[in-house]
Amino acid sequence: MTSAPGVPIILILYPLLFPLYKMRSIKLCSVLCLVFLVIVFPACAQKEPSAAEPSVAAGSAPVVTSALGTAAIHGSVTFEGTPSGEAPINMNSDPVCTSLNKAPVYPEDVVVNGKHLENVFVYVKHGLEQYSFNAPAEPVILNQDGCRYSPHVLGMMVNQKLRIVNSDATLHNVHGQADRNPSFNIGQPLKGMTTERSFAAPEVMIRFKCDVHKWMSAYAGVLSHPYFGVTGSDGTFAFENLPPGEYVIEAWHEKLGTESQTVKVGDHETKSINFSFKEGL
Ligand SMILES: [Cu+2]
Repeated sequence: MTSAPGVPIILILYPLLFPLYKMRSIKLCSVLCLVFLVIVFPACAQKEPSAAEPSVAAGSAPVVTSALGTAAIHGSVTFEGTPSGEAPINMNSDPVCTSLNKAPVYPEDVVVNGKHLENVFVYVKHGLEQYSFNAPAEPVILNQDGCRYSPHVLGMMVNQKLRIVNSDATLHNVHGQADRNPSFNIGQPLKGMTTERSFAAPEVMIRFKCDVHKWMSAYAGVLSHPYFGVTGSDGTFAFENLPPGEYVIEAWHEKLGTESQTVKVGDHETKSINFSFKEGL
């Protein structure tokens, strides 16, 4: 709240009302001052932009919390060839984990549904440098459930909270391995425990692993903007409300590497692109 513009006016008002005080009208003087503070002062105070409004500070990029434009980039990620079959995960080292998984559980490093490749982190790598964005207030959840991380790949914004949850009645430790942010290693021995972390620098990707259960791993892409996504079973992604411009779009996969494409898109225009990965890239 900005109060500076109102203070000098109060100092002026008091001398004007001083004669009333001299006339022993202390109550009237107080009432007039109260009316001034309630009605006049808010109008004098400088308006502060609401959280939903873009604002521009001198010498800085605009802070944008809502849609920027009308351009869009849609796409899909496919896998060429036949993925090599993987054996189910052996969880025998922890009876709690085996009891939580009656059916076989498979690794999530290469998940292909038809030709669609899942767990690919797709994001705008370049093209938004002139903008800055506020992080959402809602945390992103990384759950340890059935001795797996859920989700396996996630995206979040710089300074957004990551809430790490243990939903299992066994000890997990969360070992965050980062390069541009501080790494950490925390233990969560009890079901229901939560820990929150946030990251101040963009980083693609931060790896999480559990040192107790060596099959557990997850990845988080941390960006300074909200234009990112993780492919699901249909392998698709979509970036809406982009400003017109030229963008480098990168697709990251934990085992198959990265691919990128440059896309130019205008107002009210939607461009479609496709990424194709194959084993051994
Ligand atoms: Cu674990």
